[in-house]
Amino acid sequence: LIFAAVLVSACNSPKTTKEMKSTDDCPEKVTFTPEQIDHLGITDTNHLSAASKRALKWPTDLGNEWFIQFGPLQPLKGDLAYEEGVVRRDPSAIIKENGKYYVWYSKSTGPTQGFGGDIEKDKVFPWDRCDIWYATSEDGWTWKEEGPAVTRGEKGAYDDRSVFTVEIMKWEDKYYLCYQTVKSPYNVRVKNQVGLAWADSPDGPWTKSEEPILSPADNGVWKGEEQDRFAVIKKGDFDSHKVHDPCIIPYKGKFYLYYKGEQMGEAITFGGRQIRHGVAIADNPKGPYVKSPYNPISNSGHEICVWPYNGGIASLITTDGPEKNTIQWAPDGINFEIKSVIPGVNAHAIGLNRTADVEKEPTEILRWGLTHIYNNGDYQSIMRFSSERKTRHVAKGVKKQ
Ligand code: AAL
Repeated sequence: LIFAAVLVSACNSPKTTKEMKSTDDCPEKVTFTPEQIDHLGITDTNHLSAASKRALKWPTDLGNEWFIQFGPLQPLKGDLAYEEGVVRRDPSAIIKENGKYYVWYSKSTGPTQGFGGDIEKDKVFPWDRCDIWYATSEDGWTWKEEGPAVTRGEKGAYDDRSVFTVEIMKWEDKYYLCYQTVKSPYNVRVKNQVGLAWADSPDGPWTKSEEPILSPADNGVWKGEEQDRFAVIKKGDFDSHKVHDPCIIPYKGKFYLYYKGEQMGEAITFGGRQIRHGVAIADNPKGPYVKSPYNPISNSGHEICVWPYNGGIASLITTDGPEKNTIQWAPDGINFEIKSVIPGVNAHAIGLNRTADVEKEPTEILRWGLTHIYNNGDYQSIMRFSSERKTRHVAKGVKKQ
């Protein structure tokens, strides 16, 4: 059958008077092939439910190649095993240098007091009062903590309160760490920025950028003086409060800095928290990074988890928003479409394995990597995740084909 010849419209197909009444009207033209009707198991094309009309818009060339499930998280050994009294969280991607895997992460010590007390003295979040540390491993399971890589700035600097949630990029034999920064006092309205450090070796020494490389949009307006992040006169852009979870990908001769935005006056919507993603693009790794006019590029997600695939950029969208628990792909790094909707993701703040053969299949990079768990409200530790493709749902004892 030739595709064009079998296109049918639900409105144009013959209907009885009774059917016309029950379908009411047909404001939009729906086209489909007999193969689609069979695949979707639609009973009667004269009576398309809203769900069937949506299903008929799904891409017909999309199979299960992006569909995966995550396995149970597993603890690490050596220095990155859980340690009471210590926060290790938000691991960077893993790279392999000098025959070893390297990872960078946020590290702090002691319990979290929150925002109720003296914020000049207290620790307001587990990621407050952090420095960036790194560790190495032969096998990705047993890790040796090597020491601090990037520490907080002098009092008065833009990064004097905390440096955390780091990502690594290697480009032309140089290493770049991008990370979140907060300047004291860390109150609930404090703006969060992004800093950068570079080195000739993964072991440092690291040189920090004098100024942040990314800042929140400045077009939101707080209402009143009280420390209330929900009280606004104007919310401003999706990233008017915080720019978070930076990750730089060399792409098409430029540097794409993907990040999470938090908006002043954040609301809970039908999809949960208003968390969005944006991208800022530079000609050089050190910037300047210019925010894309297409931002936001995702209306869902939380920590950034992006990788190159087939000439485009793939993105795992977790936790927040109506498109949470999806994997998306953009042929141009900007216009993302859903490629799979996966079971609830247990691996948050993923550190991807950048040594993976990313072109082998769309989700090859997610076979294993690092993540973190909340051992309790005060302390977090880095864990290992794994995932596998799922192409059949079979009962126990039935041979998978
Ligand atoms: C994470 C990330 C950022 C936030 C905090 C630590 O999930 O989105 O890193 O600042 O929580």
